Amino acid sequence: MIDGAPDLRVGVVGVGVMGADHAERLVARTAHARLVAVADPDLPRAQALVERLAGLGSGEVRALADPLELVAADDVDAVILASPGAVHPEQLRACLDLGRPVLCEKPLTMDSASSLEVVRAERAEGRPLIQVGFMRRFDPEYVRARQILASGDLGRTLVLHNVHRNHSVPRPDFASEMIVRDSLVHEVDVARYLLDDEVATIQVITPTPTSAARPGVADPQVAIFTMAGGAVVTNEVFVNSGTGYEVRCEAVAERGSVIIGSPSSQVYVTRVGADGPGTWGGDIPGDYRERFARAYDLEVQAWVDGARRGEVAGPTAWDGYAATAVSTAGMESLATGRPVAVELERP
Ligand code: ISE
Repeated sequence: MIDGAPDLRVGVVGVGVMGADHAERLVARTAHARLVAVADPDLPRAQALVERLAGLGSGEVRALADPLELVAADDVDAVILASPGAVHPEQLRACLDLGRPVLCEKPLTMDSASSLEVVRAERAEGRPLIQVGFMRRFDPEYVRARQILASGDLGRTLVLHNVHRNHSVPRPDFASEMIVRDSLVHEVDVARYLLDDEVATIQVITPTPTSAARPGVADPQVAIFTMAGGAVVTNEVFVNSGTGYEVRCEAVAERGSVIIGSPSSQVYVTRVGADGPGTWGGDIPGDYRERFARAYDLEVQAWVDGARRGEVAGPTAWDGYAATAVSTAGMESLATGRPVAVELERP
């Protein structure tokens, strides 16, 4: 933290689920940051958010329709991009041109080529400005698991199993490709983060779809990664599971394993007079905002602190590109069912 540096004046682009959540986080739970504006082409939605935030004591926050106007505003020091991935390249370019530190929600962009361009554009600016919103890296369980695996106490990590389930997805356009690009991409980053290695190949397999998915949507999907160093990662992504938000991970090493997200690590409760004898394992969270609330708080605080020091304090543009490169190969595998090699170009 830089002593005496002014609070970071932040603008949030996109007021969907995550943009609204981050805006509220900035107002209610982030130190050394001040939300000054939100922008969304759906202006009434942005205005409604501003009204809600006023109730939380936000002070004056402007609602704008044009994201680029927000990025260019004199009173905006830094930007959170929570807009759809398809518009990230243009908005990231604007942030880079103006030297604005930016926390960009995943995916960095929609394909490998455009993500590589972003990495190159950032390098050309001469200083890191982009942090990518892979919040699992701030979740205390994932952080601890990485420490345990990196310590070498358990020997080499051989296999990683990830489970990622949503109750349902609100967007009607959430097609099979979105499951790879928007949901599985978190597990791509987890594999890179926990194993400290790159994904070499990806194969996406599609079981019989759930009847809860829209016709033609391949849900659930099972993706298998082989890592450059030889480890194998299995991933089940199921976005219409109907059960709630379940994210689990087990790393299997030579001399033991590490489990993340296991409900049984929670407290055992008995309650006189309750309907049943008690609970063991806790409740399944409704969605990612609940499961990863602490991780998001830590992520945004780390970003604010980093921006005030002139640094990026989380997953970088390179991490965003590496993940998108895997999703791009994953899309090809989704179409063919065959393993596809991941191409990573050095910027
Ligand atoms: C969403 O965009 C997220 O990032 C959530 O973390 C993920 O669980 C969900 O499947 C995505 O749609």
